[in-house]
Amino acid sequence: MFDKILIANRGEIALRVIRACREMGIQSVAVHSTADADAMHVRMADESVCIGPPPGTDSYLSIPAIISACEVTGAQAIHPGYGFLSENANFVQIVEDHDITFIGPSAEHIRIMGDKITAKDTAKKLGIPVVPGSEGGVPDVAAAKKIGADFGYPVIIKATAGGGGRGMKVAQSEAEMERAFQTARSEAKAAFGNDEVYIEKYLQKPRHIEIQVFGDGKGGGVHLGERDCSLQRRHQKVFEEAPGPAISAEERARIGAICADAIAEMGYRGAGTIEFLYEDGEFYFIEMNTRLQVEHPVTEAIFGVDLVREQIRVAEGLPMSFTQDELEINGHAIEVRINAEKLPNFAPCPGTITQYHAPGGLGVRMDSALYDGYRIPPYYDSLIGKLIVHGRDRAEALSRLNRALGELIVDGVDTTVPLFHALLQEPDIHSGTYNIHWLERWLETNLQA
Ligand code: MV4
Repeated sequence: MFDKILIANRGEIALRVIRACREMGIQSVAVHSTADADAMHVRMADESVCIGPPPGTDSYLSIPAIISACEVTGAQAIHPGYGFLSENANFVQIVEDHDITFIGPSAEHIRIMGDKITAKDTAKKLGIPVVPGSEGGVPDVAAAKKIGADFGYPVIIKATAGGGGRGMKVAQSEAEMERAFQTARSEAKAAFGNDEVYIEKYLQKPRHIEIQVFGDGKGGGVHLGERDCSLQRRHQKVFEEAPGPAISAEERARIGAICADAIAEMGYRGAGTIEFLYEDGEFYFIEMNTRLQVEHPVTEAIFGVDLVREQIRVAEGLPMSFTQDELEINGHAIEVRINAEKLPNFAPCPGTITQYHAPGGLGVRMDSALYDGYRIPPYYDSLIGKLIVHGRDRAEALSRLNRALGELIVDGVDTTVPLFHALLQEPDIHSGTYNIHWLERWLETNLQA
């Protein structure tokens, strides 16, 4: 059993990990930049170490500073949270070279999934359904036009080193191919230093459905159903729910078993998310995330499982504390992301919190590192809280969301809360009939940026 874990992150996710450590009787070490000396994660941890100046590259992304903080505090393991170093295979390798345990998958699995062509190829070999498209990288426009003719337009050109929506271009016809291909290439080169691209059939109105998976690193694998994260703006999720309103129990069991078997076969360790586009009853793999995700609490709510506790257990070589047969969905959960952003343009809005009151009551969870008087630094992500509600069914979760949003007080900065009040007035939100384009279209007509 670990005695002490270092959390290489900040904000609500650092608190999330500290809470799991405390329940397990494990000491926690916070790291922080000089801008975060007064942050809640520093106050809540058992110990803290300052690791550098405000910019993330000089602190939360500084591998030497984080390794040093482990050495001086005697932490035996590092939990990376999400973002920052959580999917950096080189970091994992360095951590392990220092005889420190990385709480997450192997460097090799992170590397495989970081390269989107290798990821897709691996998924395909493991029996996961993928989007039809090129076999690997597409070298030139002639090859791209051949793919377009073979699969039919529209197609989408994606960067091998991309992910999360960066470096993608759609070609509606062969006439658009040359320009789309060259633009995708040069944007990929500029953004990732790698101009390799691949091509897929473009799905026009899919949902974003992701399957939560978990592996023990020893050939055991389970799935914890899906989350529907279709409500996004510029590839940023704003509202997530589980189970997905469009997914039947039969579909869940089928795609879930495929994913769990794949995780077992890989010998994958820890939490992962297999992302799909879902259209006309079919699942199409797009990417795998090898980390705990922001929206993991909706899965925790409906399964009654502590995913961070499980991550720590399997990192120690212990078995998961449940089997697939023991997992059962209970009700419906929704998360909304509270960002310090000013509508209608979602401009980051750092500043001082003059008043904070978290909602409570049955089925309400507020994960946030805010407190009265807290100053939100301008250097990091604008996520300042996640409100997660759980009800016996979707309608109850929605009415609980409305009630909890009404109790929440975040004064001093603009937030995304008004967006959620407005969305709760929409029939499509209540019926659950939305796809990946719904929110962008709604924002155009209702917020008029
Ligand atoms: C696609 C697609 C349509 N067809 N691939 C965007 C993020 C990246 N993870 C994959 N993305 C997409 N890939 C094919 N073959 C549409 C998107 C997409 C999207 C996906 C999920 C959630 C929101 C989205 C918004 C725009 C485009």
